[in-house]
Amino acid sequence: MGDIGVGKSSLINYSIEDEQVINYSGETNLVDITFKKINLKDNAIINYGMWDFSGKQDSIRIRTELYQEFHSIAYCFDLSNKTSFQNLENWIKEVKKYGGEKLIPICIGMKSDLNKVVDFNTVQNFCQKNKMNYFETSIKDLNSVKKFFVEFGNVLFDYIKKGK
Ligand SMILES: Nc1nc2c(ncn2[C@@H]2O[C@H](COP(=O)(O)OP(=O)(O)O)[C@@H](O)[C@H]2O)c(=O)[nH]1
Ligand SMILES: [Mg+2]
Repeated sequence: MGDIGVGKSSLINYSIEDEQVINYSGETNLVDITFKKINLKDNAIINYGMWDFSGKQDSIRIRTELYQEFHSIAYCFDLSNKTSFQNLENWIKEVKKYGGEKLIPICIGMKSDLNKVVDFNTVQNFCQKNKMNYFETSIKDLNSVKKFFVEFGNVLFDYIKKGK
């Protein structure tokens, strides 16, 4: 979830191409689904099924029907765009309203290569309040993307081990 242009599709598309930096600038359909396998700790493998929603209002109906099916939800903002961070409150409200509060929430600060205008402490407080793990990514930095997919996988893996 997150405003249009924060970099959601780029992160997912980058992961398809794996080692390459790809220059993604397409419009997202109502929803695009992508799979990606990643090796985690303890010889575990996670097979991500990623649902990339267009930020447009007309995808609300599909999103809300699908919330029941997901394990986790990523709230995404652009570190160089304050409004995109402030709007996360609205995305959270929408998810709650339609029954997605059981999903494991994470928060991703995107475009970490750009000039960051969102205050780190504010982000930390926000994540603490909403019980979200926080990640930063940039599609200009392969390591940040790899690190994200492994660490996020480990977070999910721990939840599953605990029986959530
Ligand atoms: N500098 C920089 N630009 C990015 C990054 N990720 C995405 N972009 C650019 O931001 C624009 C919007 O990206 P997109 O993935 O379509 O956003 P979405 O609407 O959230 O899916 C595109 O022009 C991307 O090339 C990043 O990590 N760093
Ligand atoms: Mg998109």
